[in-house]
Amino acid sequence: MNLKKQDPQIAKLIDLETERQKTSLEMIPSENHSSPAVREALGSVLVDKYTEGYPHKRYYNGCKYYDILEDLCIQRAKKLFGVEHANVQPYSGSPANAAVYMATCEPGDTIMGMALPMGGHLTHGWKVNFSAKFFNSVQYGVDEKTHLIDYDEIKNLARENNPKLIWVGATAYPRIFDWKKLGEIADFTGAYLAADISHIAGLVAGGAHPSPVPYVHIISTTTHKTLRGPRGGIIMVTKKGIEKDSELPKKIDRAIFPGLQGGPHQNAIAGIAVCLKEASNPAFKKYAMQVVKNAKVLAEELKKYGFTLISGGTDNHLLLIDLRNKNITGAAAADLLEEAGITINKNSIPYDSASPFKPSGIRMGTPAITSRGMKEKEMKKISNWINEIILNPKSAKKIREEVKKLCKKFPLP
Ligand code: DSN
Repeated sequence: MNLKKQDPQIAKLIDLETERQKTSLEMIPSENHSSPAVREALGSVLVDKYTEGYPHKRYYNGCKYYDILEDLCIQRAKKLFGVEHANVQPYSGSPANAAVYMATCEPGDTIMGMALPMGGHLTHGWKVNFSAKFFNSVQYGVDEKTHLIDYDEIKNLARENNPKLIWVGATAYPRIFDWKKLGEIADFTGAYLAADISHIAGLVAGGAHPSPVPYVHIISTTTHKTLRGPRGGIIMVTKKGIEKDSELPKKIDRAIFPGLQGGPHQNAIAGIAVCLKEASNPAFKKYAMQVVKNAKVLAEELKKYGFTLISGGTDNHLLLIDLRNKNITGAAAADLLEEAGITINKNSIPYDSASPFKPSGIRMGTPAITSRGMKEKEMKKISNWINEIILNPKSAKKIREEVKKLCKKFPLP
């Protein structure tokens, strides 16, 4: 009510976006629909306060409730993921990863990560990012034929280059990570092993993807993807991490504050605490399993329509599709699908010869539509629409109406 009176322009934009979300299928795999409880925490008075420092060691007065809140959030993260240490202050994934570098490396050290066009993340050492500018980045990819991570390649590169830090994690890898193998590689070379589970944190929490905890030293994650919280980040240190370096928790905390950030966003920390509580409910396990089931059905159906799936399918929440046999670019396909109210994103595929602005692929996922309660039956319908739209762009308008009808049956959380 206040916003409408005070700033109708902004209120109107929020209304429009609410309507867009209500009537569209959000299928960008890094997105989700947070709960009203998460959003309530995010929009609370907690947004007003500076709390630089850590619980019980603050640089500002008036922090007594924030100490309890941040402690609670930390405890929930530790319990949910089974780790020894958690820092819940990172503003998001990139600052979290920057802190991991700061805690484990000196500028100029060698690091390893999966190349962005192969499905990795910018902060894992991609050339335009700070992680390649300040560190000597060695990048690995996926096998050209199978599109699977080639663990031998990682092993060989690690032996040759002796990295200080190895990243594992991806933004467009539809398969499960073999944490054990990766742990063995890191142990052999003496590198810190960091799992960036941003995309799959909710699947790990819900038991739908193996946990990296026994095998890696550090885990970083965003909190707004499959974990379904507010935008934010967490860095965790495992028992194995502390065994390798007992100072690691302190180094991580110092890297976040005062190394990289100032005052933490306590409204976000409250939202993260709420989402961690939600993720520890049995219902979340079901959700995580359904996300994967839905993605698998979507993959199988699209394959029946002649779509080429990178790696041949999916084990997680996302699909990466090579559109070269469909005679359409990823950008054109994403725009067409948006006309019908199906929001996905254009994406490079491994070994793509096309530009990142007009890549050969699209990426889609099921976290948000599963949060609305959609299941296998709806996935079949959606894959049928996707096929129809790509075959006959003119059908987008008609399908838009059908998408609206489906969305009406599955309200936003
Ligand atoms: N932007 C995220 C994604 O879409 O995967 C990665 O940070």
